[in-house]
Amino acid sequence: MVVTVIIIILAGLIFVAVATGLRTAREATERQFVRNISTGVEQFKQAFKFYPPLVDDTTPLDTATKRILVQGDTGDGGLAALQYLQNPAQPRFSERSLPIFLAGVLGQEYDGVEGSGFLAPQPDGQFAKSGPRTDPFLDTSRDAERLARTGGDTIPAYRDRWNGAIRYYRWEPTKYPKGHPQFGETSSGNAPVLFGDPAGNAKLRDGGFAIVSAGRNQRIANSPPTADDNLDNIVELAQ
Ligand SMILES: [Ca+2]
Ligand SMILES: [Ca+2]
Repeated sequence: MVVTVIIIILAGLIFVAVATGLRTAREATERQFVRNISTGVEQFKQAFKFYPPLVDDTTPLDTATKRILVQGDTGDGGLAALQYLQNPAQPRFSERSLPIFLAGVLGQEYDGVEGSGFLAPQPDGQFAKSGPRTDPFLDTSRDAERLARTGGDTIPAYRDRWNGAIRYYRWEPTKYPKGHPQFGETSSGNAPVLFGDPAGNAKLRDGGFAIVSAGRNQRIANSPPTADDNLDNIVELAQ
């Protein structure tokens, strides 16, 4: 009897240890994937001298003119798009940008290359009509569920292991206005709130992007990182 009880207790302890170990390993794999996407964004910046723009996830494409639609669209030479990235009231993330700009998932009529790959991207979110071809910055060819559509999606998203779309956040620092005691310095106030207080974090003040998996609970709240929904988020800030 005593032996049976001990065996049951031991079995329970082993089960918990194995389950915890598996969860830790899965989260490490996930963190690595999020980091790989972040590295892809840095490689894009090195190659083209700007970060991939934020695509409008609701209406990503103008199918009549074959244009890619960027948040705060750029009919005015980019000022509205910049103001969008400086405005804390905007959500400032996209789930479709990186499949378009890191993998080139769009067809030839949009990015110049049928299937994966693309011609030179431009800061306004369009692609060159000719010139050298770029291959995807991130190879997901052996892992098809990592870059996949769900439901009625026209454009796939990078997906975490819980099948959630991984978000690409972008923001632009602003300067303190004339008359402010810190005039000329970078304002610390406008990184998205879910990344925490920029005051003590140079990456938040000066960096301009983050890659985010919603984690196991598949929720991201527009609240500080200590909010319940955000505790399990997997976040990679710009280097
Ligand atoms: Ca393509
Ligand atoms: Ca979460």
